[in-house]
Amino acid sequence: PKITRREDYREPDWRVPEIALDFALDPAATRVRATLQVERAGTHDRPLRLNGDGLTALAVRVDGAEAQGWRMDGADLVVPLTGVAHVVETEVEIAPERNTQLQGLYASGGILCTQCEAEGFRRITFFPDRPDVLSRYKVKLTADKTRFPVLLANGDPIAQGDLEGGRHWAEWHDPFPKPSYLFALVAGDLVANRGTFVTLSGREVQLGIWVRSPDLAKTDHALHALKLSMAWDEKVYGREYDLDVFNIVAVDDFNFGAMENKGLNVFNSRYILADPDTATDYDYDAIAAVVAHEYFHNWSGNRVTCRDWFQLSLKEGFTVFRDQSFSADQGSAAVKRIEDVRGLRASQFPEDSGPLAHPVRPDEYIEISNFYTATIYNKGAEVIRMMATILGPDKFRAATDLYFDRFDGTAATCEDFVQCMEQAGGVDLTRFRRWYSQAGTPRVSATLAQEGGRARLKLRQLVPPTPGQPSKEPMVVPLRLKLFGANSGAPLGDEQLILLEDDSRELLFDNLSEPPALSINRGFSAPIIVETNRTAQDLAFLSAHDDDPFARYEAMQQLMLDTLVASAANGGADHGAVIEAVRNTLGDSRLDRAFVAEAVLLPSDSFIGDQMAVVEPEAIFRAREALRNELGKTLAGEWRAAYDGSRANRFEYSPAAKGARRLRTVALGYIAASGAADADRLAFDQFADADNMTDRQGALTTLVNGSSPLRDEAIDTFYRRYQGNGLVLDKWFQTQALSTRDDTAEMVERLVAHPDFTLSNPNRARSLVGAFSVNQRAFHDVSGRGYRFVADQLIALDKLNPQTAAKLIPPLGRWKRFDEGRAAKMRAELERIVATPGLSKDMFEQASKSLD
Ligand code: B3K
Ligand code: ZN
Repeated sequence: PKITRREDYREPDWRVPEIALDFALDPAATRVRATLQVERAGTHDRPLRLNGDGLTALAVRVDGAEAQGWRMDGADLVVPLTGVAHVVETEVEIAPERNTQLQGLYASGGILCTQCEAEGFRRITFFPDRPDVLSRYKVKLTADKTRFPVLLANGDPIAQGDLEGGRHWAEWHDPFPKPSYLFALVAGDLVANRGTFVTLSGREVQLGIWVRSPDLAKTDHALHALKLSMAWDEKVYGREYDLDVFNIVAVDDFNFGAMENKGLNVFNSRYILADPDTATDYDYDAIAAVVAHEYFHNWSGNRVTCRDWFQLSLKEGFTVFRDQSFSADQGSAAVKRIEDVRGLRASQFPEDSGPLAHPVRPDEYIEISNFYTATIYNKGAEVIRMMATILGPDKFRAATDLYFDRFDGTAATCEDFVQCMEQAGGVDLTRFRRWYSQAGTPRVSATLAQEGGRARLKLRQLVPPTPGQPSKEPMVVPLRLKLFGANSGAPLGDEQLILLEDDSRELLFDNLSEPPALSINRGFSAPIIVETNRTAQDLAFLSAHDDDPFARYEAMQQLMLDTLVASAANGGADHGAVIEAVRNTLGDSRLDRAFVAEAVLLPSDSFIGDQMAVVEPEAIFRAREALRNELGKTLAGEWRAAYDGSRANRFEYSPAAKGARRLRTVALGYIAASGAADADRLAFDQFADADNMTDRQGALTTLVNGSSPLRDEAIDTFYRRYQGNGLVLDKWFQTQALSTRDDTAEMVERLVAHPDFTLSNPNRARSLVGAFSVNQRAFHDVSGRGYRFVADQLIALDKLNPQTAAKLIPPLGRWKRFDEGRAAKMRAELERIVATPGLSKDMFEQASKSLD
C-alpha cells in the first residue's frame, strides 16, 4: 500500500473557489451532479485530478460540452484542461443504503447522512479531496417528502419547494470557503429542539438539535451545553459564531463521537441523548464536552483549517484543550484535570510506548483514519497546555487572537501556530517544537537530597526510543514545583515554574527550616512520567497536605501504585500506608466528594501493568483485589458512612450531586470487596430503587463482578427494562464485558450470539469487543482465547467497517509487554489478521505495524 509522507507536501495544482452540488436522494440510488469552478494555481501544465473512491463517472463536461480525453487513474478522475479557468461538471450514482463503512453518504435508521473527514467526500463526488482546497458551497437536495421531510446542509437555508410525485427540494448556501471534509447533508424524518443564541455583536442565531421524534425529550441537556459553549468561546477566546443557523443531528450509526461540519454538526446519538433514567453522569459530562468540542471547531478547525492531514493536531489538540478548559470551568477543575490525566495514561501513554507510537505531527501514514489517535488529540492538547503555561493567560490569549486573525479563512500548519505563540508571547520555542516531532513519553527523574538547611534537586530526563526514532533530543519540560515542610505541612516557599531544557538540571533550595517534601509536576504541568526518591511516608504526607489538589491525588496514586506493583511482584505487600492515607482522605470534610471518590480509587489493572517490566495480569488482579479487600474490611465503618452520607432524595444534575453519586458507588464497591454479608443486597437495592442511570449502572457493575444469585436477576431486569434502547443496551453489553469474574471470556463469547448483538453498529461493536479487549485480566487469559475471540471479531468487522475495526487493534499489539507464551499467541492472531484475504488498508497498517 502507498505511504503518504509529510515532506512530499505540494500546493494544489488547481483551486476550486465555487462548487454547486445537486443531490437526487434515494437510499438505493442517489444521483450526484457536481459543478466545479476550477482555476489553475500558478503556471504548470498538469491536468485536473479529482479524487474518487468507488465512483463511476456517468458524465464529464467541461465548459458545458462533453469533456475530451478524460481518463481514470485508479479511482481518480483525470481531466486535461487548456485554460486557466474552467467549469467542470460530473455526474455519479451512489447507494447510501449499501454503505456499511459509514464514510461518505450513508443511511442510519432511515436517516441519510454524511461523514466526510478525512477522505469521505471522494465517496460522494469527484473532487480534489484535500483540506487545503477551500470552496464556497451551494447545495440542492431533492427527496421523497414523506420519508425525508427534513433536508439539511451546511450554511444558511436559501429556498425550498414541492415537486410532483411526492418529492420536495431545499437549497443551502454556505458563504464561508471550506475544505470538502467539512461538507455535510442530512435527510430524514426528524424533529428539532429549537433555541436561539444572541451573539456578542447582537446577531440572533437559530439553534436546532435534530433527532427522531421519540428522542426529542432527551435533547435539553445538549441544547443547554451548546448555548454555554457559544457564550464561553466569546468570553474566553473572543470568538463569535458566524452563520444564522447552527444545527446538530444525532444518528445511531457513527464511527466516532461527532463531526464539526460547518453549521451542521453530525453526532453519534450517544453524545446527544440524555435523561436521568438512561444516561449516567459520565454521559452527561461527555455530551457537554463533545457538544463544546464540535462547536469550538467552528474557529479552531473550520475558520482556520489544516493545510494537510499531518497537521491534524493543529485543530484537534487545540480543540481538545479548549473543550477541557470549558468543562473545567463548569464544575470542579481539579476533578476534571484528574479525569483527563487518567484518560491520557490509559490511552496515550500505552500508545506512545508501543508499536504504533507516532509524533503529535506524524511524518507518514498509509491510512489517515488510523491517526485520529490519543497522541494527536490528547497529547496534542497537553502540548498546547504547556505553551499556555509557559506564556501565562494574557499572552496566551494574545497569541490565539493573533493566530485566528492571521490565518482566518486559510489552511494552516502546526508551525504557524507555534510562531504565533512565539511572537505574541515573546518567547523562543525552538527546542519546544520537539514535542511536535519526537514521539515517546519523556521520563524525568527527580532526586531531592537534603543537606542541613539546604536541599538539592537533581532532574534528569530521558526520551525513550520509538519506532523510526532510535535516539532523541531532550524535550522542554515545564515543571510546576513546590516544597512542603515534612513536619509542619507548611509550604517552604512559593510554587515555581521551571523549565527542564537539557538532559539534566540542578536546583538549590536555601534556608529550609525543616526537612522538605517535594511536590512536582503539579497540575500535571507536563505529559511525562516522573520518578522520584520520595518515600511512602512522603507520599502519604503529601496526600494529606499538598495544596494542589491534583498533586494530592497524584501522591495518593503513586503510593497505591508502588504498593500494588510490589505486591504483584512479591505476592504481597504492606498495605498500612495506603490504608492510612485513604482513611485520612475519607475523613477530610473540607474535600468535595467527587475529589474523594477519585482519590480513593485504586489505579486500574492496566496502569499497574504499565509500571512492570513484564505485565502479569493474574498477579496484578490478585494484588489489587487483596488491597481492595483489606481497605474494605479495615475501613468498613468509613465506607458505610460515606455510602449512607451520599444518599440523595431525588435526582439532580449538579456538581455536588454528581460527586455524591460517584462516592456512593465507589463506597459500594469497597463494601462488596470487603465480603460483607449484606453487600449484594445493598447493591441490588441500589440497583432496583435508583432514580437515575449512574446509581443503577454503578450497582449493576458491582453485581456483575460478584457471584450472588441477585446477579442474574439484575442482568435480566436491566435487559428487559431497556430492551429497544440501543444506547442503554450498549451499557448492558459493556458492563458484562468489563467484568472481573473468571468466566468473562466465556460470557462474552456467548454474548456475540445474543440477538441484540451486531457488528454493523459501531457503538455495539465497541461495547462488547472494544470493552473486552481492555479488560486486562479476561483478554489476557493465558489460554489465548481472548486474543482469538477479538481477532475473529475484527476480521469480520473489517469487511463491514474498516475504520472501526482498525481502531480496535492496539490491545493485540501490546505483545512485547507480556511473557513469551502470551506474546506468541498475540502475534499469531496479528499474523492471522495480516494474512486475511481482502484486508483493508486500515487494518493492514495497524496490524502489520503492530507486529514489528
Ligand atoms: N473531526 C472529527 C473526527 C473525524 C474522524 C475521522 N476519522 C471529530 C472531532 O474530532 O471533532
Ligand atoms: Zn475534534
